[in-house]
Amino acid sequence: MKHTWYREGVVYQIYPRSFQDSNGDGFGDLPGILSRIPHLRDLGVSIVWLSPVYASPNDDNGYDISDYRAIQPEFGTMEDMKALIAGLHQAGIRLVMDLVVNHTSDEHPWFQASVRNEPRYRDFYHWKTEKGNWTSFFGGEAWTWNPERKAYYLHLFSKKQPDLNWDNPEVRQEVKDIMRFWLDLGVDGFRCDVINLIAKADGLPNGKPTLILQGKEHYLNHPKIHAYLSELRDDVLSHYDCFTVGETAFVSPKTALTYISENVRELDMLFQFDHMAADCHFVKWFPKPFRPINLKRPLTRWQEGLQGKGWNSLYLENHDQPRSVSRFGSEAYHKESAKMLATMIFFQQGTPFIYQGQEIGMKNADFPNLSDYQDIETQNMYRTGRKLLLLSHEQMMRRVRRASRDNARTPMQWDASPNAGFTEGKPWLKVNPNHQSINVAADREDPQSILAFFRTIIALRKLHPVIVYGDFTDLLPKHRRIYAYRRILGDTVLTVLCNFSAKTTKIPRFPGAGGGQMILGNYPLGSPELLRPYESQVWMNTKK
Ligand code: TEU
Ligand code: CA
Repeated sequence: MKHTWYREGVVYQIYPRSFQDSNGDGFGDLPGILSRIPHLRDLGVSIVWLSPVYASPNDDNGYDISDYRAIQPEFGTMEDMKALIAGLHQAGIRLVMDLVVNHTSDEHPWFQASVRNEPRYRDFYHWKTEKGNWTSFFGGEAWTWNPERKAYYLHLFSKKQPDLNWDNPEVRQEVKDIMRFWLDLGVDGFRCDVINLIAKADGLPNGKPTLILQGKEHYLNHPKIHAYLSELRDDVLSHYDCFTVGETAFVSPKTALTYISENVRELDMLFQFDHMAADCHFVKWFPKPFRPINLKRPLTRWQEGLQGKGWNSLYLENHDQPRSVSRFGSEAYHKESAKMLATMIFFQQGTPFIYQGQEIGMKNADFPNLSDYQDIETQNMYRTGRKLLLLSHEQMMRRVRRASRDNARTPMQWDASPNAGFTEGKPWLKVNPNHQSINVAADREDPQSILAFFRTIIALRKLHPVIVYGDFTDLLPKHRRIYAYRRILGDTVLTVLCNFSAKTTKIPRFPGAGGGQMILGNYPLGSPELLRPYESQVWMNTKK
């Protein structure tokens, strides 16, 4: 693969609302992020992805934008934004913004003009006089009646997130202008929100009856999308030194290559979700017990599927997913399993994405009361589950505690003080009580901490190109507890061994096993014979 900064880099995702408050109002903000650049520099990350900070009525915490060129006052001002870009760049860190253009807020002036039927804006959104049968990602119907325009409009997410009509060239022109605005301000790329949903089938036909996302066959990876994305690439992206990562649920490696292969490059990489179904049926609101094989299998499939043809993104967490150590790790082996999971994912081929708090092993919020959760998806899914699936309050609360997006949105745990060092005021969402032991300050004191381990992984990645560019082979695809894989670049061989269980497990013999030097492990003195509970080892070897 061609060598580029975004392939070699490590990305850190910031959810601004929950990262650092600077003025005591209980909401994280841009000056707060600026003040935490030393943390990012110490960790060694080279790119920040910032979740939306644009003007928004906050129906979906900023993923409903009412002005793409303004900063939400809670987060600060445009001057704060410029200072953050400069501060990050000075620290050698690039900045990637969230680009949310499948939909706007219903309070965006375009939507309001469309409601009034103003000629330029009439077709900016999807309108129908008869109600369609598509359902929303957040539960419930995707078509809502607007009494003023006397028509139904499409919203794949909340009612307050109407979908833009990408068939309209003026919409695409507006999006390109927004992209240029931010690139000219100095940002280094975009994380493109739900980008594989933007193209909808002509006439918006009704969908086949189904429980999950009725209508999806009419918009998921619709063929028209390639024309739209190559237009953005040719007219905007190709003129800047930047990169894009598309958020694309429901893609296979084969479909992925239609977006990211070297000769297409509509996007530089994408987020796939197959491994996020390791503990659920399809979507996390239908839970099933976690089995390591269900995490290994999709990850290996993606490694093999893109090998030599496209570039993977590597992640276990983001602001929509419960905490990985709570899902795939262990309470009893908190530290060991957090480190093992980091080893498992970040030694694969691709660009690593760390979500704030993952570097100290933050756990799920697991709040007991529905009223503790603010997330719109959580609240809608609770209602949908009670009404449509006829589940009891207790049954639904079990799902909420496990699946809610607020599990990942509790304030960043900086220290052991009452609000975890996040705010002097009242935090917008409760701080996890475990911040007394799980926090950045404690980890900084401890050379064996999860934080120190992340720092080491990032440093190793800078030292050994095999971690970035090496070829991948799964060594034990059928093993139920151990994930073992190999990376090879030139004559350097890396062997990664991860135990996903609390049982000490003998390492089976595989061709060319063992030997070399252990460059990383989450226990002192690893043995090449066996793996202790949640143990991980990385061995480096030279081919003879
Ligand atoms: O998420 C898209 C998406 O597919 C999610 O709605 C996902 O199904 C859900 O969060 C799983 O819990 C993106 C953003 O990451 C998310 O925060 C936004 O709410 C959504 O788009 C709408 O913009
Ligand atoms: Ca604030």
